[in-house]
Amino acid sequence: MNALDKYISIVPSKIQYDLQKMGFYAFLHFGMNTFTNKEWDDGKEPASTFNPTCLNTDQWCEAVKSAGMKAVILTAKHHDGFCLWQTDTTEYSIKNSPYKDGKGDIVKELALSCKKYGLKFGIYLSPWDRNSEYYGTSKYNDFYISQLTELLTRYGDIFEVWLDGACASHLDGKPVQVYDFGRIYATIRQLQPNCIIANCGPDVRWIGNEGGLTRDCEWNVVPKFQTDTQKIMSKSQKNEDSVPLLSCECEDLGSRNVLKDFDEFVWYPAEVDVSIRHGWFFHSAENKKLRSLNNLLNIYYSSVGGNAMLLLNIPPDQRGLIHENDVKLLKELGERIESGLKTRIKFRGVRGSQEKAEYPIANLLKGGVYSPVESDKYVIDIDFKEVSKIDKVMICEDVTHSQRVESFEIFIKYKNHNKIVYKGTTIGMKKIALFKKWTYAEGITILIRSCRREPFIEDIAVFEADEMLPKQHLVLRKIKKFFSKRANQIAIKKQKNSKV
Ligand code: FUL
Repeated sequence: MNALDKYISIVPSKIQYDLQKMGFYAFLHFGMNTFTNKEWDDGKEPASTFNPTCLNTDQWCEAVKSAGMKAVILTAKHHDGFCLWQTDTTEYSIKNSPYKDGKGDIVKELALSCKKYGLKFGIYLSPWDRNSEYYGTSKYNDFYISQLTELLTRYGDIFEVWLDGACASHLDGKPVQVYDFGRIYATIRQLQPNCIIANCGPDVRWIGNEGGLTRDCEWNVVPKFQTDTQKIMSKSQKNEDSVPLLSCECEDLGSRNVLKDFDEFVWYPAEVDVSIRHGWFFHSAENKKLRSLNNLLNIYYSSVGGNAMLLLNIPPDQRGLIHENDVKLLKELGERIESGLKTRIKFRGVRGSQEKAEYPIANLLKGGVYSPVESDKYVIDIDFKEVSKIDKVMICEDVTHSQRVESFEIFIKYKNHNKIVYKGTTIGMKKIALFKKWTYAEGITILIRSCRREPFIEDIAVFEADEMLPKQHLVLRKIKKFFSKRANQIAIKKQKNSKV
């Protein structure tokens, strides 16, 4: 099979597709750390320290919904090992805390609230456990599977299990536990066949940072990763030999230039996990240091609008409530996302969509901006019903035909001129192309310059300008610094050597 045909034969599973469509959901970090004011408690704090006084999971769901998120993932157990549900596996749990006289079950309470508010429910279950006596022994894997089984059988549908690769067992003088990821995956598939296995799992790839940065060019079709080690290897035991062939740090995971050296490919969309505050858990000292609304909007547009999913963390406080500052910010975020994407400009006509361009490309070139393009480029030409003030264009590929577009440009048409306003690379599930500033237009032309065979465009929307939109380029500058060309070079070198 020709290489291009091989790449476009890779498509999402049903659960990956549904998750990508959903796009935006919440992480809730709540547990012993909330009460010890730490990020990584050592698992030695007595269970009695855990004491939320007016916990209300309905309030959590209301805050989550107000931002437009569609699901939540709760830290059922973080690295300290403290369990938020009535587990039979350990005494280190809510049953030995003052909360509801030891009768409470926060996993259950939240699962019920999610149902009530129409949110999907997921769990985070840290493989690293600083409390368990079994940690570092072969018994630990059985212990972990029992915990997972309880969570997957007692609380209804679980849409995602988040496995965390973080591990610093040397801090406790313990060996690194070898997790049985094969068994973990099999248990999840068996007990909840529609559940996504994220982070150190086969369905969703960690974006590679916790700062909300997405690559400018996010690919879903990537060479087969060592999924289970993606985070552990690249962050915790860093040396060149242990870096998997391609890691989440790489700047480029799916261009033709990268794919050509590999033989096996998978559909592996990226999830961006980032906290609304500096920490993952609540710290009162951060009550006034939340991310700004503009920063969150930037993150939203570059992740959900950049072919990735956004998992935004909100940490409930010691009362067991989402703090009023976070509640306010989430509401504002929801309103701004909605208003920015509310008014779709009405089209008078769309021509050329998904056809070869035998087409008035000359129109496009009137301004002399470009030399003529070859005839196998694809052009989609849109006329608006009336002159409109616009600032962004959303383009969605029908990814059931894989991800195909490699580069595109957007031109606006105004008073017999065509002016380029956006140069983009990948599209994928959803690309929201933000212009540097708003502009008047009578229509737009989208020129697909490079594509893996023909494009399958599912939706195009042009939005009325939102003058409050933050400046996208601020984020992009940071992204360039973060993802690593060097990680790419090492990976390609290793791959080539492995073939010799
Ligand atoms: C990391 C953990 O160490 C943090 O505490 C947090 O849970 C984050 C989402 O993942 O690996």
